Amino acid sequence: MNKIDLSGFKAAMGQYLRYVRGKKIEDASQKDLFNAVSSVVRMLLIDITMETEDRYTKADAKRMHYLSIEFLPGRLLSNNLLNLGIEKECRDILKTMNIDLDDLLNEEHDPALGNGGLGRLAACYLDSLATLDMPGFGYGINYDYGLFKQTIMAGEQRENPDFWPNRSSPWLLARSDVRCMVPVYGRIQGTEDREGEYNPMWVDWKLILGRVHDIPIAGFGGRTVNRLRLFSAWASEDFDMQVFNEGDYFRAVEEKIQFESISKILYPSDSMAAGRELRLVQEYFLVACSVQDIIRIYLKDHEGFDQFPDKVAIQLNDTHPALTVAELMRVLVDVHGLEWDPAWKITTKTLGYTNHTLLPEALETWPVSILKRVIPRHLQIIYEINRRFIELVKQRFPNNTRLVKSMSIIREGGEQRILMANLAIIGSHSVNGVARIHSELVKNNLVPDFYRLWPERFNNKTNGVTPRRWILSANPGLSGLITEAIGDGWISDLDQLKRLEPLVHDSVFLERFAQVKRANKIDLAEIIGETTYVEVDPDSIFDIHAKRIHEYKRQFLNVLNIVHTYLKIKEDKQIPGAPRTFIFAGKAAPGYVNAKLTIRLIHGVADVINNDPEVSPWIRVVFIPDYRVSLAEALIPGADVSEQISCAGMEASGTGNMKFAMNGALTVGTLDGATVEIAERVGLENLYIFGLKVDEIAAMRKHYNPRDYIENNPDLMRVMNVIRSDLFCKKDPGIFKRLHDAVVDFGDYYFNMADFSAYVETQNQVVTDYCNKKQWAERSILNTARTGYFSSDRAIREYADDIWKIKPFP
Ligand code: Z16
Repeated sequence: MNKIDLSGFKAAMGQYLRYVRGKKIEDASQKDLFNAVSSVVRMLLIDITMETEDRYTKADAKRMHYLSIEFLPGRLLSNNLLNLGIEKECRDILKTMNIDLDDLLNEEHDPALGNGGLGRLAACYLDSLATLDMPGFGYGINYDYGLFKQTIMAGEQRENPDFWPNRSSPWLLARSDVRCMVPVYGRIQGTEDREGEYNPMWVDWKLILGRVHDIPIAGFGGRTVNRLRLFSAWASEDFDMQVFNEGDYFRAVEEKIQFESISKILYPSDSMAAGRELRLVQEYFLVACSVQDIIRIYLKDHEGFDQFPDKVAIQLNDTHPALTVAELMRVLVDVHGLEWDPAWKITTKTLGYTNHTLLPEALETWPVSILKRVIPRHLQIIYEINRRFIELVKQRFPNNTRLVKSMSIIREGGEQRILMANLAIIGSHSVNGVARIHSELVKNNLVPDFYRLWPERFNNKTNGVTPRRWILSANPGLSGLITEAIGDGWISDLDQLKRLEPLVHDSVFLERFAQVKRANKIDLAEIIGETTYVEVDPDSIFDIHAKRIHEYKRQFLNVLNIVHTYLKIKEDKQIPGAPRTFIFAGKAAPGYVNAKLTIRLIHGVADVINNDPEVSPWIRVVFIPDYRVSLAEALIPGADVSEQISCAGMEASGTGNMKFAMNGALTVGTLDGATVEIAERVGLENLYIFGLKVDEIAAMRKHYNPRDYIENNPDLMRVMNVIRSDLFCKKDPGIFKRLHDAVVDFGDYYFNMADFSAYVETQNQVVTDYCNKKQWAERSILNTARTGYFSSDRAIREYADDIWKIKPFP
């Protein structure tokens, strides 16, 4: 670890407070102090950024650009201090000033520029790139409003705006010297040149300006600081060019407001394509700003585009930035005058595409009519890409109209639509899924014809998470214990956790490991008390289901088991073997009726159970509002049981599953996403796998009748009847009938009924096993010891070697 000189730390804080905030240190609020410490840390980061940049430039390094419509970096002060290796020293300095660092850490606003897994993955990847000293940079949008804040009123989700300090945050560096110009709207004018060749011209477009802010991304060890570059939209200053009268004047101002709304707000759904024009403009805005910036940087040190794919890699995080295919072609051909064929070679060699979902409702398609209005030149280019591609398909597979139809970028039949996944696949040299099972489904179910055409293009990169945030920072108790036992090499080489395995036979270590978990549960119990006003027992099993609320993730199945357990106590007088606390957290997309109803159901069930003196000594149910990165950091270290019970085949990977397992929770899960690989690595005896598998579900789907399962299982029948009754919604009779009917009358698309009995059995086994405290601790340690593979460092090394061809520059 490089040693960073902090002798000027105090003085720099004082100077900041005095000359930036105009305050004496004794008058500073906690927020002022947070800003002061952060701005001093930021100075250190900037020094290292410049040094890093010199290193990359000198080596003429190939750079990777990670384009993502979402980034969820989480709070940065604690992370930066730890990654720079100055946390302890800084804490001590502050102590001499009577300032408690932990109080300051809590002042930081959680930047919520993402919905969940996809954006958080992007943030973990940036952490690993910097830690591995690799030139990898994030490109995203600087939204004014991040994901909504969730509050609960009478058991219902309310959404409140989350304005984050997106101009004034100490972590944002305004780059007023860099500006992007993005043309939009207008029309195509065809002209013929002297040889009579058709020359399309994009005319009458309007200009959006992209303003740039950078967030420095510090790698662990303090050697490398990369950056996350965020764009915000601004109307061009000469937007008022043609004002002839008052009406025009107001129209011009309205237009300005419209343009500036492009980066106003993050779309709050993680599983439903938004389909609104504003969202398309956001995607295009991100792509156009990024491509311009990437080319500008490349041309600083290179001439022509021959070397472009050797110096530049671009990764498309899902299809949201898939317009990069058309934009890169447009810039190469229209702006820099390349011929189509070399431009196409460059484009496909540069781009890689990561798929994150198979859910049909999440796959993006855009009406041709919208593209025609917003980006007419790109539409033309997409048509040309498609025309050439279909030629190729016809050559390879003559007389096969089915193939042409399935692989065309344009879907005919009714309103013509652009299929963004097809565009991304055709324009990239690599297509990857995010867990082994998911990548197999991408090849064999989602786009089998593309796989047949280009098998070499398809690959898997199982997701990973950064151990810096998810162990070192979130779980200091566990980190300290691990470091005492095996040294601190694990922080940047997580496979070293393997060396904990023999310690399962060390009774002192076992005891201390259990103590760490217990201390984390006490902390969590306090948070639960403050946020839900429910008192929970740290000695009960903490069973946590924290993720977005979605039918495919089956929070409903969890509730069914809770209601079943409740009825066993109430009606059958059967007492469980150990007390349990069922903990839920997660946001529902604002327009997702059944997800929001599920939140109400959890609260309704919680109300009845927690207030029943016969039941509440055994089970309690809490819903912690406003799930976000900082809450996850508090929840995960306190979990005994991790719920990963999605309907098999639906969760692309999951990343919470990895974080829980690393922190010693035992998984109750289906064979879905990366849980399959977690099971393989920790061993079947150290988690609880249950339920239908992907191929079983595929085979059953045609004939599946959920009623058969209800009629043949009196326990399930009883549970479903109670859900339909008004026991959990006395004040709003009938509201849960819709959830009941979704499974009974509308086919139970996610197989809750079919998996119910296996889930109940598994949960009962968990309670039995937990009573053997020593054995539970051993299995918990093995979860930590055997999940080193799920470090994002491993994932990034694979991306770097197989797709990006980038190297470390230490
Ligand atoms: C998202 O978070 C994910 C997929 C997607 O298409 C859109 C969003 Cl916003 C998630 C997957 O659901 C999850 O399984 C996966 O672990 C995560 O992306 C990262 O790959």
